[in-house]
Amino acid sequence: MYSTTGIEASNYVSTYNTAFYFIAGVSLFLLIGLTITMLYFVFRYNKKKNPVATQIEGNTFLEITWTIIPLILALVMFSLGWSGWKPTTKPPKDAMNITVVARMWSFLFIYDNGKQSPDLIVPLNTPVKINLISLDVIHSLFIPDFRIKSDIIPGRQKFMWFLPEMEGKYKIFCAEYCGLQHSYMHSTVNVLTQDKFKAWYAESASPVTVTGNAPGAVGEAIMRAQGCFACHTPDGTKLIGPSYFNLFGSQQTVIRDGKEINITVDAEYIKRCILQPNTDIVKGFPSTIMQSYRSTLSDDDILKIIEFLKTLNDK
Ligand code: HEC
Ligand SMILES: [Cu+2]
Repeated sequence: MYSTTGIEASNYVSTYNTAFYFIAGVSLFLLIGLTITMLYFVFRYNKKKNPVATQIEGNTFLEITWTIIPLILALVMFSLGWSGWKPTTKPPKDAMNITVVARMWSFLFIYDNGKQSPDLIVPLNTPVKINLISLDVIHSLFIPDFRIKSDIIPGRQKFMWFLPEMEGKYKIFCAEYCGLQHSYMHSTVNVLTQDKFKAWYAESASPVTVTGNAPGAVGEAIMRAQGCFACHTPDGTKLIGPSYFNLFGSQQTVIRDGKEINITVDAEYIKRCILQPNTDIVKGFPSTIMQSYRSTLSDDDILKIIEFLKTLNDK
């Protein structure tokens, strides 16, 4: 399903590959050359064959040669690297803007028309500029097939851009160790033809694919897209945060302003947990881990989530 490496999926692939193969080639040549020379010297100048060592002092020709040749090789490496890197800093003016919101442990891509998607959907042959936002720790957006990677640093304005040049699906990884579920923090780029992209973009702004029409299905799909299940389970298992099992309507001890208080879990409490997660901290759980979903969830989304949570009570 996924495209393999070795194809030119983005505008960076050919320059990147040239630099990579040049450096790898030079390294391999030197490794083999040095090893052969070393073995030859061991054989040729061992004590039996060459009992009296010769003192050699200075050789201007050699000195100059082994300064100039490596210098040239290093400068070629630099210039190949530079010409591959330079375009990454200059996004075309007509690039399409997408914002990625990275958090422990999911990516969410947000489009100018408000559409959100856990996968990055982009049109073929259109430059895409991605604004990189992290809500918690340092993450890194890495698309190996596009030969591009950038750290996402909380509180810092950063972007990456690329030109997708081949239809298909490519993997996205988080490439900066960001905690317990870091290895599950991956996603997909889906490069569509212009027409297919336009159709996808115009579809209702709902980011989520809902399966079935059981009560709560929409809420569950929203939570899946937002990555809530990275920290919460529906079945009573404790992960980073409390489980949703039998949550709605239960009594909880929370810490508010440093004081323990008892609350009943109702719709208002859940909404507050999602929008201002650090107001009430559930006793026994860490604070400041869960970040606000203010920028990605509407009131209506939250109602759908609550509907889903209600279905998790055993009756
Ligand atoms: C990075 C981990 C993480 C993610 C992702 C996360 N949460 Fe949380 N959540 C926590 C932690 C930790 C707590 C407990 C501390 C606190 O109350 O802030 C918590 C508490 C809660 C509570 C209160 C639970 C109780 O027992 O009172 C609710 C409700 C909640 N989260 C809903 C959500 C929803 C909905 C999402 C997705 C939109 C979400 N969380 C995503 C970590 C996370
Ligand atoms: Cu990460």
